[in-house]
Amino acid sequence: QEWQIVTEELQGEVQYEYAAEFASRIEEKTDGAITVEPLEYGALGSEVNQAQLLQQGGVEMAVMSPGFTGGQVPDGQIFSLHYFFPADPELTQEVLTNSEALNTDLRAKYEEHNISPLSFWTEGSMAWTSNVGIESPSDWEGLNMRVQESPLMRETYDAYGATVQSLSWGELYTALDRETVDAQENPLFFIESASFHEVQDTVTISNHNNYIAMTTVNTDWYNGLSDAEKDLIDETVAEMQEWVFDEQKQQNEAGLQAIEEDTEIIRLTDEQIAEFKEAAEPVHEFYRNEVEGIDPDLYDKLKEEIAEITGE
Ligand code: 6CS
Repeated sequence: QEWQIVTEELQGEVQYEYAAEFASRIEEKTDGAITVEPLEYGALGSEVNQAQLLQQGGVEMAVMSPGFTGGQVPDGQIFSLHYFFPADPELTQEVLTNSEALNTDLRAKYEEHNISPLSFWTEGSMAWTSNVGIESPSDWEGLNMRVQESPLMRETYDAYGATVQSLSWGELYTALDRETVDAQENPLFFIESASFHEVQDTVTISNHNNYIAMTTVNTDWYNGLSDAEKDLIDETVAEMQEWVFDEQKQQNEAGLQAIEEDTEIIRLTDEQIAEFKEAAEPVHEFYRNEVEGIDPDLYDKLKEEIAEITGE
C-alpha cells in the first residue's frame, strides 16, 4: 500500500519534516509493506485546496492548519483566539495532547466534514511582523493584516483596529513586499524560512498565540482500515507528539537567531501584553456567545482543561 500525506510547508520546515518522520516510522514498522509519501506545500495547490482534497479522499492524510477550514468547521476557530491557550508552547502542547474537548468533541465536529484530526500540536509561539513596530493595540490602526481562511480572525484584528485579508502563504512575501499587506503572524522558524523578515522591518514577540497544526486523515478511508492499521497509525501519531515538540523548538530557536541578525526584535513587556489581553478578551466572549454554529460547551470545557494545566 502507498499512502500520501500532504503538508502546508516545504522540505526542511516543521510540517514537512513531521510527515517525513511519520513516513519513515510507518515504513520501518511494516518492513516496507506500507509506504507513505510526504508532499510539500504547492504540490497540490493552496492550503484550502489541500483541505478539500483530503475531504474528498484525493489524499489519505494531511497536516492541516485549522485556520483554513474556519468557515466550514466554526469550532476550529477556537485556535485563533488570542491569549486563550497558554503562552508557553510546552503547556500548550500538554493541553493539545490531553484535551478531551479537542481530541473527542472537536474531532467529532471535523468528522461531520469527513476530516478526522488524530492529533493537535504546536509549531511554536507566533510573532507579529510589520514595518511599524507593533507594541500596543493602537499600533494596528490602519494596518492591513494577512490572515488564513477564518472569519474569527477578522474579529480579532478588528478589535485592535486593523483590516484583514485572507491569503495563501505562498502569496504573502510579494504582498508584504508590495505593501498591499502590512503585517502577518507566524512562528519564528517560518518567518525566517519564508523570508518574511526580508520585507518587514520589525518582529514583535507578542506571545498572543501558538500556531496549531492537526494530523488529519480522511474519515471514510480511516474507518475502512483494519484494526491493526488503525492502531499502527494511532500509535505512531501519539509517538510523534514529543518528536514534533522538539523539532519545532529547535527550529524556532534557530529561526530567531537568524532573524535577529538583521531585523529589529520587539519583546512586549508584561504591561504591554496586559493591554493586548484586555483588547482580546471581548473576542473570547464574542466567540463563545455570538459565533454561529459553535458549541459553547466545548469552549467552556477547553477553558477548564487549560486552567487545570496552567493552575490559573
Ligand atoms: O501562514 C501560513 O499560512 C503557514 N504557516 C505555517 C507555519 N505553516 C503553514 C501555513 O500555511
